[in-house]
Amino acid sequence: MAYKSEPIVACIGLGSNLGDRVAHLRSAVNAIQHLGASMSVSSVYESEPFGVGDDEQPIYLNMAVSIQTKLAPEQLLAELLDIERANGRVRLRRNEARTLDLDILMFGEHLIETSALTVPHPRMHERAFVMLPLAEIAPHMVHPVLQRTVSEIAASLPDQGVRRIGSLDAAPAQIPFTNPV
Ligand code: PH2
Ligand code: MG
Ligand code: MG
Repeated sequence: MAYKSEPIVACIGLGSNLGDRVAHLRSAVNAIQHLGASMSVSSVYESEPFGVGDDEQPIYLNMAVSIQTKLAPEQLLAELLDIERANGRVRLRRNEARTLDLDILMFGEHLIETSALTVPHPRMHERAFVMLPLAEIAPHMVHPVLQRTVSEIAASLPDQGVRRIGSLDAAPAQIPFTNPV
């Protein structure tokens, strides 16, 4: 592995709307912990699938974590894809329901644009299910394209019906697929 001397704070968005969502999130948090140091973990949020058109999909659980890592972004991405696969992720169509989605949201203030990876995540700033959990753990981090802090962006979003349901530690083994509204 090509190590950098200084660790970078990587922010990762987690999502699940298939199978045992809490188990997939727990499995991911445990695995990501091994990719660096000083991990911060947000609460769990629940929301309707956003931007999936007419596709009827189960409700999502989302959260965000940050980790200080010495991995290069491509290495981090490869590790995250492994964790998705270990949690039963299969990819057939874009935006389909999934057991586990792990997205690199930010990598310090680096701008990355390769065929495999665009960082910051190009749609993160429009999505309350990303920005609300991220604002818990990295409120002062600056989005390097928008030049605004995470908390400013989160506060500027319209209500998208994203509900904070509690911490992963306190979550029951499974959260049933019901709409609590
Ligand atoms: N992920 C998507 C598309 N839509 N909606 C919610 N609520 N949560 C997600 O994680 C999500 C989504 C594609 O990655
Ligand atoms: Mg995603
Ligand atoms: Mg993804």
